[in-house]
Amino acid sequence: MSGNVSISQEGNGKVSRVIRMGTRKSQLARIQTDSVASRLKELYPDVHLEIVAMSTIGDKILDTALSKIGEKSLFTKELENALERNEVDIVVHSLKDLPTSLPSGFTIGAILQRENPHDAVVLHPKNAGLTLDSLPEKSVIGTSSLRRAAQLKKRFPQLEFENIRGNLNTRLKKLDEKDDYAAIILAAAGLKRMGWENRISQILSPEDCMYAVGQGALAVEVRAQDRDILEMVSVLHHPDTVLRCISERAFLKQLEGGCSVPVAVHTEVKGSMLYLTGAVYSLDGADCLKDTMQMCVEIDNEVSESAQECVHVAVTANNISSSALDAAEKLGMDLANVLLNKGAKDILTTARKLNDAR
Ligand code: DPM
Repeated sequence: MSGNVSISQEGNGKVSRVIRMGTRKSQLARIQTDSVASRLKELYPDVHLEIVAMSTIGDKILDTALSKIGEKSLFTKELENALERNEVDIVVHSLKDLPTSLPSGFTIGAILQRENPHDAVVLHPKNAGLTLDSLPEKSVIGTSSLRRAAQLKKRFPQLEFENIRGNLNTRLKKLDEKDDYAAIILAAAGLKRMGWENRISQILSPEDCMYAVGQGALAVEVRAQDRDILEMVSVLHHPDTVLRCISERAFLKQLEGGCSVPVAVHTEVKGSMLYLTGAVYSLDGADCLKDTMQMCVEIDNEVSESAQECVHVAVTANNISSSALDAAEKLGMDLANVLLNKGAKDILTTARKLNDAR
């Protein structure tokens, strides 16, 4: 065992390892961390897990749109500092909040099986039974996601869109207790994890709204050099999800997009084929570039023999065929290049400028 690992001496003389998991203090973050903790507990009954909760700058600035605070590192920096100082060994995130490049020294050691990746409509109780199609004209829909707003403005021009911020609890409260919003749009996965599936009135199909890169998947961030922990968490990898998310992240990275650009994706694994649909939008959704490509990603058990560690868009998955991972990454880059050749850069640059000026 490596030197930076704490050991706890149990009463029975058995020595076992203590793994500390860092988490944000929000209820969703706690639930997500607990779910990974219980998976680890099942797999490694002798390991002691400790949960260390901290609040991040992103949690404190709740009145500013996410797309305006800009960098996702607001939510991850303090947790990464704690990882770096060996105060924690594992941090669980929503994959969609993790940038496509991590600061050096960190890697995503596991991506768990994806929940429903689609977005969902949550209605104000007074609108029960309605849909985005049947809501009265000029109904206000709450979302601070440029991606959701762009797609939905185009598809539902009779509706209006306004920012809403705060963690999931705050947003549902704002929806239910005020009369500001007719409905809000949230990821189905987050609602499900919070136990609020019953509030979902409509799941948005890819024709209405494609999802964000990595949406619905949990990621485990670790120190890149911590072999023990990397090996331990690698069994949590869900191969289909890993391949889908690597292609999505490679697409976003090649476009040089961050969390605050209107970029959306849709992926599927069918047999040995991985399908990726990706799109970029202007803020009002009027301009859109969208295409689909596929690649063969044979998911066999041929694990890379080389000691050379392979990292794909910040993900380390030594227990998954490296040729499949390479193919998934190439698919994302190829699709991005197709859109870049059609002018994606201009659309994204304009969207970024307009958003910064708002
Ligand atoms: C990112 C976005 C949002 C979160 C932007 C986007 C939504 C922001 C908003 C990158 N992160 O999706 O276009 O609605 O104002 C976030 C949520 C989850 C992870 C909540 C949500 C839970 C679902 C998951 C916030 N990050 O999207 O409803 O694990 O994928």
